[in-house]
Amino acid sequence: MADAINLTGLSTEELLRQMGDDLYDGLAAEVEAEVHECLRRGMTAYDVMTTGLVAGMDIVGIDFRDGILFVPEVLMAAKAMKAGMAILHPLLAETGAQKIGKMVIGTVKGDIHDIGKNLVAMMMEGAGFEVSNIGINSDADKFMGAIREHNPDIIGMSALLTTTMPYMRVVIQRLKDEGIRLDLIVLVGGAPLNSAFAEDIEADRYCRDAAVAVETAKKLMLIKREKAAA
Ligand code: B1M
Repeated sequence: MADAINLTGLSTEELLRQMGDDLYDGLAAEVEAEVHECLRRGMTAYDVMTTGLVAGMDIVGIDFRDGILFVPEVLMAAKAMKAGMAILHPLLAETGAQKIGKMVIGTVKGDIHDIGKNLVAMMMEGAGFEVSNIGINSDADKFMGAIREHNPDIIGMSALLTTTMPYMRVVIQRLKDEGIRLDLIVLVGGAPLNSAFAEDIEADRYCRDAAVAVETAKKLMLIKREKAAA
């Protein structure tokens, strides 16, 4: 247990390994302490997130797939991950910059995975976007409601299951039916997706991770603004 370990005595590599072990064991308080220690050492919030929390969750995913971990244990790990993310959120989201665009993001219908989507939302906020995070299990009506309320430039959809990713096509079809598809940039992401799938469902881009989502959003916003100005 981390509280039995003097974290300051660990090398940064050992500290990150310990964070991964504690995340695996669902020890939220220990993960929080390790996140604080990484930040105290001057690591950026992004590096703590990717080399600590996300790397730890990757191991959970492998053992979940292989039947070594089960849903209750994965839920505990997810809770520990969220505890760590809560500390990093204000750091990732802090920006003095003027808002560069609006995004509505949600996990699609039938899917309750939200860690990756929340990470994307935080990074987008940090990059200067105004983000409305509509949560999990979002159907086309929920996306439409949020679009009417927030008038976004970008729609972000997340799916972690092969059974839920096809629902993204339903949302995009709804945007077409409502005559607003071409007004919006549609970005999709989630572990089972790829660029070919994004192209097939007529999304604008597949984003492999949160950093790519930010990069892509900025690039496509620039093109959108240039087109509007022309
Ligand atoms: Co689930 N689960 N799960 N699960 N779970 C997976 C996805 C799975 C791959 C595990 C495995 O078998 N190895 C597998 C899916 C298999 C498949 O469909 N191919 C699976 C399964 C089967 C299930 C259940 C069906 C299990 C069951 O009940 N029998 C069930 C489904 C429930 C449902 O949704 N209806 C289920 C449940 C759960 C928990 C509730 C226990 C928990 C979710 C908790 C939560 O999210 N609050 C959970 C977890 C934690 C996982 C794993 C282990 C980790 C997911 C995660 O958070 N990764 C996952 C294994 C894995 O993915 N390796 C697994 C960390 C996160 C930072 O990465 O989400 O990929 P990720 O996000 C990345 C990118 O993908 C991208 O950027 C993010 C950050 O860099 N990205 C976007 C994601 N969304 C984006 C949106 C964008 C852009 C980029 O928009 C612009």
